[in-house]
Amino acid sequence: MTRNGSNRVAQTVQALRIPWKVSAAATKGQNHMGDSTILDLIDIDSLLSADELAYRAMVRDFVDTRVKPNIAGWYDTATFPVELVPELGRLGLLGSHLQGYGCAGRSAVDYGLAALELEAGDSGIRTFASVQGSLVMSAIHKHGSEAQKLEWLPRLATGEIIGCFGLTEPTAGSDPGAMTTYARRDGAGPDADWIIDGAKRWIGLASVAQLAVIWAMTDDGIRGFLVPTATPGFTATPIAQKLSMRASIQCDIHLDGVRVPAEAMLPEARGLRGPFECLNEARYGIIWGSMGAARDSFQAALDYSKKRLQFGKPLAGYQLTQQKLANMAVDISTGMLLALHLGRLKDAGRLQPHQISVGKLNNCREAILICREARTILGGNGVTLDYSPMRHASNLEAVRTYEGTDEVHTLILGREITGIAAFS
Ligand code: TGC
Repeated sequence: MTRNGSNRVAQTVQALRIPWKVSAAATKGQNHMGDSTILDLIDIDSLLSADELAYRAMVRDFVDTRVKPNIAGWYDTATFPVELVPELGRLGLLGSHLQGYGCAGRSAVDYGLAALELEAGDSGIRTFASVQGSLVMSAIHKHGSEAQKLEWLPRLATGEIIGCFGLTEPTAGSDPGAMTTYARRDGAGPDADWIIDGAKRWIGLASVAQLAVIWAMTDDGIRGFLVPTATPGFTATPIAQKLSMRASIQCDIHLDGVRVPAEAMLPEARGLRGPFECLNEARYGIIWGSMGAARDSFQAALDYSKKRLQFGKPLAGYQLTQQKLANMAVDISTGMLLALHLGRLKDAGRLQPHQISVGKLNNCREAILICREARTILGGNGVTLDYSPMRHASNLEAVRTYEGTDEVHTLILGREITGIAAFS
C-alpha cells in the first residue's frame, strides 16, 4: 500500500474509533515480523473502501499481536486460547454481520475480510468466530423469538458466553436429514417441556460452551432448541488425538433425557432449511478464511525462499521456486477475487446457496494445494511448527470436510447445472 494509502487507513481507523491500536506495520501491509509486505499482485486493495481497509488492518494487527506469536505453542499442546474470546468480542468480531442486540452490524465483505485475517493466524480462531457468529448467533437471529434474541445475543456478541451448534451426528454427517436425535413433548399442549435424547459429533467448542443450539427430529419434523449446557443429561467430551485444528476443540455431545422448556424451541426454524440457512453463513466465511491460510503460507514460503541459500544463491532465484510462487500468487489472486465478488453479491442480497458452493469448493481446494506447495519450498524445516504452511494444510483438511465436504458441494453444483440431484 502507498504511503498515502497507509495514512488514509490510519485516519479511517481513528475516525471509526476501532477499539484496537493498529500498528504502522499493519496499515502498510507488513506482517508481525516486519520483514515482508503482503503481496497484492493485481491490486485487489483498490476494490476495497478505506473503511474496509481500516477494518482489515485492525483484525490483521490483532492476529499479528495476539495469535501469531503464540499459535505454535497452542497447536503443539492442542490448546484453544479461550482467553481470546472476550477480546474478539470487544473488537466486534462475534456476530459482526448481524444487526442489533449488541452486534456490530458490519457488511458481508467486512465479515469476510475478518475471517481471512483470523484464518491467516489459524483456522481454529476463525472457526471459533464462525461457530459463535455464523452458526449459533445466526440461528438465534434468523429463527429465534424476540425473547430468545434479547436473552442470548448480547452475551454471545461480547464473548461473555460461548455457543456451539449441534447438527452433525456420529452416523449423520453429509446427510443431516438422517439424524436420530429426537425431541419429544413431555405431556400435551404447547406449554409442555421437551425431552431430548441423542448424540452429536464434531461439535466445535461444545465442552467450553454455555449454550448449545441442538437440531433434533420431532413429530413435526426437524426443529432447533436452545439448550444451556449445564442442563442435566447434557455432556460434551473433546475428541482427542486430532491431526487437524489442534488449536480448536471439537466434541462428542450426549443428550440423555435433556429437559428444556417449551420456549427453548426456535419458533421460526422448520425442517432442514433452518440449519442450512445458518450453514450458508459459515460456508461463506470459509470462502475468505481459506484464502487467509493460503496467503499466510505463501508469505512464509516467499520470505524463506529469499533468505535460504542453496548451491550459492537464494531459493527464490531458482526457476522451479519461482514457478511455484507464481502459481500460488495467481491462485490466491483468483480466490480473493471470487471471495470479494461473492461478498459483494451477499451485501446486495443476491447471493445464492449454489454460489456459496462454488466459493467453498474452489477456495478450499486451491488453498490446501497452495499450503502444501508452500511447504515444499520450506524443505525439512516446513514440517515443524516454526513455519505455518503445514499447520494450515492440516487445518484445511478439516475445513474442506466440515460445512459440506468437497463432494457435497460438487453435487450441489451438479444439481444446479443439470437439475438432477445425485446425492443418493
Ligand atoms: P434438500 O432437499 O436439498 O433440502 C432440504 C430443505 O433445505 C433447503 N435447503 C437450503 N436452504 C437454505 N440454504 C441452503 N444451502 C439449503 N440447502 C437446502 C431446501 O430448499 C429444502 O427446503 P424445504 O423448505 O423445501 O424443505 O435436502 P437434502 O438432505 O437432500 O440435501 C442434500 C445436501 C447434501 C445438499 C445437504 O444435506 C447438505 O448440504 N449436506 C451437507 C451437510 C453439512 O454441511 N453439514 C455440516 C454440519 S455443521 C458443521 O460441520 C459444523 S462445523 C463447525 C463446528 O461445529 O466446529
